[in-house]
Amino acid sequence: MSELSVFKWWQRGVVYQVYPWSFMDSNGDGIGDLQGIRARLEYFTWLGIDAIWISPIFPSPMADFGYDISDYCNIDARFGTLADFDALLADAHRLGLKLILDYVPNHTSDRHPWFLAARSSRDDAYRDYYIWHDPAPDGGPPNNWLSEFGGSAWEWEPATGQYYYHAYLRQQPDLNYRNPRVRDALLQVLEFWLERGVDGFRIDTIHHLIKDDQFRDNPPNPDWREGMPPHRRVLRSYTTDRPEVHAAIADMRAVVDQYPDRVLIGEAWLPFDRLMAYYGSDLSGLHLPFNFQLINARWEAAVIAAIAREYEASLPPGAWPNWVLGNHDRSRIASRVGNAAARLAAVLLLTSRGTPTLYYGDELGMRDVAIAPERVRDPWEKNVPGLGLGRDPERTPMQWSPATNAGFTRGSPWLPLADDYERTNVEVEQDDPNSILSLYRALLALRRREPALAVGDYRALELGPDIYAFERRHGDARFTVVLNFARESRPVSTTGRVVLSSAVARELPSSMTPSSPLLPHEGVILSHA
Ligand code: TEU
Ligand code: CA
Repeated sequence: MSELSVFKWWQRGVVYQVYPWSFMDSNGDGIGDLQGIRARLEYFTWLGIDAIWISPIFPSPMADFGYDISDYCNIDARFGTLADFDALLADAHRLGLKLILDYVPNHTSDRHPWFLAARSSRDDAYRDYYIWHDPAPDGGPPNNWLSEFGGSAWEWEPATGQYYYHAYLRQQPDLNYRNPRVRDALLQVLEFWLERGVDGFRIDTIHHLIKDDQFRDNPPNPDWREGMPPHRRVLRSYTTDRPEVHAAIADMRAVVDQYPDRVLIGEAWLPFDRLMAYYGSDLSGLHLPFNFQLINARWEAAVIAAIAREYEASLPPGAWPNWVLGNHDRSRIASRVGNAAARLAAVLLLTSRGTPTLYYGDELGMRDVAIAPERVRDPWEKNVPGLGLGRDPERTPMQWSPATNAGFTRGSPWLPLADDYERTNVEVEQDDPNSILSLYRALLALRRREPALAVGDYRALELGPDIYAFERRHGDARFTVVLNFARESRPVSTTGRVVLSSAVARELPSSMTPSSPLLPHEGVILSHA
């Protein structure tokens, strides 16, 4: 055990993402809230996760569902109060759970007092908190930068005769992080929550934080095609992943490091060759730059094996890996790969080397829910309809029980429930040893019991077509994980004692022999103790 203490909780542990709008509603307004999360804390300990990350809960006009913040140091009334937050944090800590908050330094709401002041006059003391620019000679936007949510990223402000830049909605003006006053104000936000006792932050869209100070046009994207999101028409060369971002992250890390045992996670949608720099020089940056490759990957053994190979090869010395299977911005895993393969994905997520992040409801096999046009809430879908970009389908209420509204609310839910909630829910699945929930729980328990599966060394194995296999080793303990990505059975020539199978109602052979077949979509964990 003692050598395990060299690993931090965020290396050994498993993170669970809570989307607060949809987790649990305590007061019947149809929107999840902090009291609701607090009432469900024992679910996390029962399941066996270590930390919860809660998407933004701060005061917000909710143009982008909390990613448009009007006060960084308070709680939105929809979710509760600071006192509710303190109570939630205290209860979580009592149960041994860590709590991670979302941190959104790239932009504020257009209702934030800083922006209200900044837009009031060119001479206002807050003007330079945001990114303003004179029009192009023809009066149009200063350059070709595009908003991720459609249209130009520049919004005209007639009152002061300049444009302001917004990488997302026009209700989300980008902060000017090059301004030291902005930087200091945002670092104070970290301190505010650290002093309250939070265990870390997930930094929103960190690769956007700094933009080119010469405002150069982005180059056209040669791969853009009709049907792709319109903002992808240009490459984001001058608007994301600028070299100065790393100093900004190091400043954040320095604040976090003044408190023991906190974690800094960052969201940057970048390929591995660019992502690795986010660990910072001498690991002075993010502890965990999110690895989103599984979200985009084609579901094939060779593809996943190649991702793992490339990832392991590109990690800087001492850098800790991590894996993400889903989040509030992307189609759910069960909808991407199907229900059967989602079970295999659970084994993959929880046995790969690195910290797993699990998206709420994926452990139940929740699927994307089709949203009727009149119920669409996501601004991206409203701005750019018809391309399937909307994120409401993966944000629907957590399914707790077969009761009305899946036990999520006694009111009317802000987004519709899935049709299958009477079958797919915590209460029903808890009692079913063959449910995906039982599989997740068994995997989490095994991972906790066997350090090799959490922090052990990793070595890829070649066991044949459609099979991704690897070994995990720690001390004397050695496990082989064998994952069959095929829709058919596959013989696998390996041996070992089977300690877990993802297949439904699988009679566990006590051991595998050379050429034992794996069932379709089956993943097994073999022990070689
Ligand atoms: O997302 C940042 C991001 O990179 C998005 O553009 C993402 O690619 C898109 O949602 C499609 O997947 C973060 C948050 O996760 C997202 O919910 C917010 O809308 C966005 O930042 C703005 O804060
Ligand atoms: Ca509520």
